[in-house]
Amino acid sequence: NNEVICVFISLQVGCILDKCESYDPCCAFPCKHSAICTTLKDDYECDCTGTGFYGRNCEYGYFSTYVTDLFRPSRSTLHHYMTNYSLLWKLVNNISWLQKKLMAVVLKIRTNYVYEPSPYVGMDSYPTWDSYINKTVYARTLPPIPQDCPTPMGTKGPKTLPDIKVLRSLLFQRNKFEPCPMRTNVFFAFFAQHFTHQFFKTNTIKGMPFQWGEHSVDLSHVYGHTIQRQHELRSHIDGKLKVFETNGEVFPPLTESANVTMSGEKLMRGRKFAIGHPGFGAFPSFFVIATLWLREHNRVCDILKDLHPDWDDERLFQTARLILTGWETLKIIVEDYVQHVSGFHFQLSYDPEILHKSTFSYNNQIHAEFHILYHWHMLMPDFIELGEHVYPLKELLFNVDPVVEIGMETVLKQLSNQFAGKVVGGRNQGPELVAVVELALKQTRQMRMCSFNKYRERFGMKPYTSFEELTGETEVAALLRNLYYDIDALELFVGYFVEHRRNRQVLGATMLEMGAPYSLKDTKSGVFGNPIGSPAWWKPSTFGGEVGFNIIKTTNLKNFICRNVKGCPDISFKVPQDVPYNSVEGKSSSPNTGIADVLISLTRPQVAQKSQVKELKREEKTNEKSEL
Ligand code: HEM
Ligand SMILES: *[C@@H]1O[C@H](CO)[C@@H](O)[C@H](O)[C@H]1NC(C)=O
Ligand SMILES: *[C@@H]1O[C@H](CO)[C@@H](O)[C@H](O)[C@H]1NC(C)=O
Ligand SMILES: *[C@@H]1O[C@H](CO)[C@@H](O)[C@H](O)[C@H]1NC(C)=O
Ligand SMILES: CC(=O)N[C@H]1CO[C@H](CO)[C@@H](O)[C@@H]1O
Repeated sequence: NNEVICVFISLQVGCILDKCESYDPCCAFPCKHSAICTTLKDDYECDCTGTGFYGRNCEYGYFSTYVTDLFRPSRSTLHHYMTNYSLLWKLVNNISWLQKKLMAVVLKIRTNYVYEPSPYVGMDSYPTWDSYINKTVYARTLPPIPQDCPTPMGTKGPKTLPDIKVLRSLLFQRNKFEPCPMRTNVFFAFFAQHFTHQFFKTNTIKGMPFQWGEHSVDLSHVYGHTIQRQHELRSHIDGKLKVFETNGEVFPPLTESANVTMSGEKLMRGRKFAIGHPGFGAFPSFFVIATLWLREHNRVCDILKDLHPDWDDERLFQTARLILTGWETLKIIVEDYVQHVSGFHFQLSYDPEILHKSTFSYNNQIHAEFHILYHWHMLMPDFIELGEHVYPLKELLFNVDPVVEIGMETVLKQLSNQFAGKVVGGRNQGPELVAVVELALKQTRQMRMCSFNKYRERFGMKPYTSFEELTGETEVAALLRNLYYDIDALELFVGYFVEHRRNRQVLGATMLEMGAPYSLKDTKSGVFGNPIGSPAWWKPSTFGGEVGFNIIKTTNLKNFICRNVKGCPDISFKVPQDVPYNSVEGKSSSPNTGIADVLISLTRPQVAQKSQVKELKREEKTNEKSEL
């Protein structure tokens, strides 16, 4: 009988009979079309429910599946239409009902792939009630690769996965800065980092899959993640937040006036600011965007107070928070941010009403695969131009004073005129940040995430058949073949970032086709999955009445910045067309510190490499001396 099983398994995976050991048949992923594989005593079973296919391995399609497929345009066809024919789209964008109809279609296509609530949470390979209610863990889209398989990726690829340090230096490390061909600017990079850290909050003590966020766009990075922190940051007058004023500008309060802990406080140079997210003192990126949201909050409070003189501090605060979350964050994210990333000529819109007639779940979970996807550190250049200086990144670590001294108007203009890096294609992550790659790869492996191709299949894309097809070139493809042998064994994190950039887009096809459903439904949390967009919430009274609703309704990135920054600088997520690429890279020759290493050791006291922190402090001292 054992021999029969052995033959059966060997047939499944094509292993050589005399070397055949018995292992979980699900290791070979015998079920097609992302059907669920369950191990039985001497066998396995595929659950084809909802796939549109049937048969032992869900290999046969129902007639209706083929017919639907016939009429469903492929991803590349859709992409072609959305990013070509700009004149036609201008017309469509101008016809309100048509634009709305199409937006509903876009959402339907995009959100179909992410299930909320996800049956899989953390390291679970099957659904449980305990995990469903456990918010301290990231959800996931595909269950982990079974344990004790012939290879780490199942049955394909090498017996041990490539060394993380080798992957880092061969595939990720930047030699020469490559600007984003879609003219993405550094302001976008700052905005992305600030925005995503409100819901990507890995628990650094317990590690993956634990996290400390609320699985949603909740602006906890502005208001604090605990009620105590929130109250420390509030002035308790007219709903407003505490501020620090200097040079005629408003900034977040100093830690002397808002008693909250900020991580890395001992390393901070210059003034210490108190911000909702405890990690946001680390870099000016957080500080610049935090300043914008703080100013907007207090501005909205003034408007509300004017409309409702009878409202107390609490109601003004709470309503302003909903306005900033519901309208403004979500609207800017869909209409400016996702619009830029998508490269579509079709104008996306944040209009929750279009979903109110359909069955749409407002439940939300952050998926670990989305967390891994969003490691866009390639966006960051090696130097940032602020005022008269070109700062190497390390000089801005825990140093936000330059922003205060130079002033927001100049800073925003400069950030908007500087090119961010190209995200995909590989080998464009600066030496200061490349250490994060190691962390992310460790996390992917610890979560036993399925291969890149499995995820492509799960999100309705054809698996790649060669490394060349994936990268669109031969050099990186050859490296990958040496490391992984088989395209089906390629790790998710690596696949995301070595894939070739799609024509007219910032990202690769897979990152966009997976990122869109995650962000619209799930994480950004669920821009559309946010409770604020649900039928009982989405009405003027939630936002202080019709007048308040309408004032806010017109928000976009441009006017959001205009009304909060002196001089009304014209800022978008792209470098303006008339600004040529002017490389500031290589303008300073001081050695790198590996600031990501410093931060990682800081947030993980249990693995702290104290030497690096000391090194940084020593450098800081010599810098001070040389300035004297
Ligand atoms: C100066 C710029 C940046 C520095 C120094 C930096 C550094 C780091 C470090 C050290 C980590 C690991 C944190 C930990 O778990 O200990 C991390 C995580 C992460 N970074 Fe960045 N990063 C930068 C810019 C960006 C940008 C532009 C993005 C764009 C979206 C980004 C997205 C993320 C995400 C999503 C994580 C995972 C967060 C988590 O697990 O909680 N980072 N970064
Ligand atoms: C949009 O339509 C309005 C009239 O409804 C027209 O004035 C405007 O020029 C149109 N814009 C474009 C870009 O077609
Ligand atoms: C959530 O799950 C983790 C791991 O299974 C467990 O340690 C933790 O106690 C759970 N939390 C709650 C609130 O049940
Ligand atoms: C700040 O808060 C901590 C605890 O959160 C408390 O021990 C300390 O006394 C507070 N300091 C001031 C000045 O209020
Ligand atoms: C006119 C134009 O922009 N055509 C583009 C349409 O899209 C294809 C790829 O899908 C491009 O190759 C064309 O240049």
